[in-house]
Amino acid sequence: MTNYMAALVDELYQLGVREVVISPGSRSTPLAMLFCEHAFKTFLNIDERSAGFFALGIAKGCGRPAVLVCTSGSAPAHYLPALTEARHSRVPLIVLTADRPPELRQVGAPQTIDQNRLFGGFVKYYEELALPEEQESMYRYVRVVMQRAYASAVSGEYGAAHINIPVREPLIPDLSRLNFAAGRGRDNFKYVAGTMQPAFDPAILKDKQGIIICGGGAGADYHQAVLDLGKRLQAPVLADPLSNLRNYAEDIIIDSYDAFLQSDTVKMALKPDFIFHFGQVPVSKRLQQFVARHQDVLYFQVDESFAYRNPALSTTSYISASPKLLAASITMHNNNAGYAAKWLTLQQQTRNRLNRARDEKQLFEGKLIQLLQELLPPGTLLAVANSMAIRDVDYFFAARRQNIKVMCNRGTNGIDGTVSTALGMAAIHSPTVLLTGDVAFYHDLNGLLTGKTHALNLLIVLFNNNGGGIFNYLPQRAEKHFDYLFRTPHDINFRGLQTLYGITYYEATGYPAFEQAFQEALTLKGIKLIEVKIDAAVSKALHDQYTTGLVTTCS
Ligand SMILES: Cc1ncc(C[n+]2csc(CCOP(=O)(O)OP(=O)(O)O)c2C)c(N)n1
Repeated sequence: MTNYMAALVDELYQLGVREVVISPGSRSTPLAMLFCEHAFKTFLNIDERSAGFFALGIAKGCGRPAVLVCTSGSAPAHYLPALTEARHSRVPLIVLTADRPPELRQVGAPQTIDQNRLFGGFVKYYEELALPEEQESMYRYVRVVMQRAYASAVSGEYGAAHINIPVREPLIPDLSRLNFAAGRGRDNFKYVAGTMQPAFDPAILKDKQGIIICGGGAGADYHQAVLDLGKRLQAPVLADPLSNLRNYAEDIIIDSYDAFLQSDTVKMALKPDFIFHFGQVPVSKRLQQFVARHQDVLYFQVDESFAYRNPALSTTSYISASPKLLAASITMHNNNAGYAAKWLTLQQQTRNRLNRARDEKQLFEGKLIQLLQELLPPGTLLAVANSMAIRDVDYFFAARRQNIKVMCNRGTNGIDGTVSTALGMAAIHSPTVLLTGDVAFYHDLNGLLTGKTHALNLLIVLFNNNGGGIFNYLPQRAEKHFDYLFRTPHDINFRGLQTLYGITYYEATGYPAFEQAFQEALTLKGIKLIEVKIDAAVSKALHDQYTTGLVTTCS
């Protein structure tokens, strides 16, 4: 068994994988021990649910697949939430689940469930390995299975591959006979990704007015090309915070649309002839409503692989092409700036209004995000939780010349795995800062332990409004059982995490204290938590003041 498993482990390294997240268990012993013996960076995480998100954070942060390893039984089932996110936000993962050999299945053996295709459609690829055999052809075989798993994870729409691995006892590898080179070919297998050239005739855009919507997850290599396209077509570029186009200060960028796309008058006055859409569905609900209001426009969705991402169901052309090449290929100019000017005027008025939150005296998420944007060091990875946190970033994190990468689990918009995902990112990127609400934070407190185990550096900013503030903005707020069923106040004393996990804790009771704590925390190692207690009712009133009903007419 030893060198069969060694070949499996080694092949992943040869393919370029570097990070492995391992959860403890007996059946996975050979995998766990051999990953540690190899040159991989391993992360031990007791909780498989957290491990799944931690691996997701690593892979999201660095773009290459991270490996997950766990034992048999209920253990792999805990990966499911992270795999749903990986599926919908296209994150490459390789999931290795140890299993009982065939004779121990369906016979009441302990810690045994049917692991065959356990994750259903949430993984792109599934295969069950043959039982280990110590012979050359089997070393080559197991390497090829890893190649298939790797290539499927990083081809087309990125995603997860699941390999179920039956193992017979004895489970301890014989390290005295270990040979990681077993079955290696002369040349390493390489997966070479191609680039989809656009086959799109831009004549259809002639003299048309339009907008370009940039959601998250479309990469960064097309940023300049899409801004140039916007300028050529006089088409405003609506930059979702996760597109990371807010790292540019260009007039063509619109970043405050959610605060002005409210009234029907404005929606109609801004009716486009065409919409280009890159990346995921934007965070902004009002932008989605705007799109849905205009069913009769040309709607071009651009992506290298096929994934319909338009809840308005109005896509008229799906352009399968590299966003960068597509943007660069449209060279025509539109000389009529009138339509773009309408957007730019609203943008200016609205951004000025939002910026006034900077003078706010009461503790308000909007101003805190404005301060955060100023305090973040260049190169920061800002992980943001669902749901009000990312919405507030959408409002208050304005486009300007900077280098901040904003990330959020918007594949399934879950409040689960927030801490673990951010810690996974922190494992490969520094500095990493997490902005979260209290319910999302509570949901993944277990994740904090990995930060301690691996001495990771993460600064967490917690907006604690004692429950799910988002529900104050939804129709449920006026209904019976609101607090019990939706707002869910919990009265957790997060200060106790100092004792439980040994983190550094601050409570910021005002803006100067927040700035001071933030600056100090940035210089410290380990996990730092800055808690800001927010009054949900005050916050709702301030949101109404700054982000709704801003502009009711436009010419
Ligand atoms: C796993 C999961 N369960 C439930 C939800 C529904 N949900 C969305 S937001 C939310 C409350 C979030 O509260 P908090 O993190 O405190 O942020 P706030 O809304 O107060 O800013 C809930 C329960 C979800 N998105 N994901």
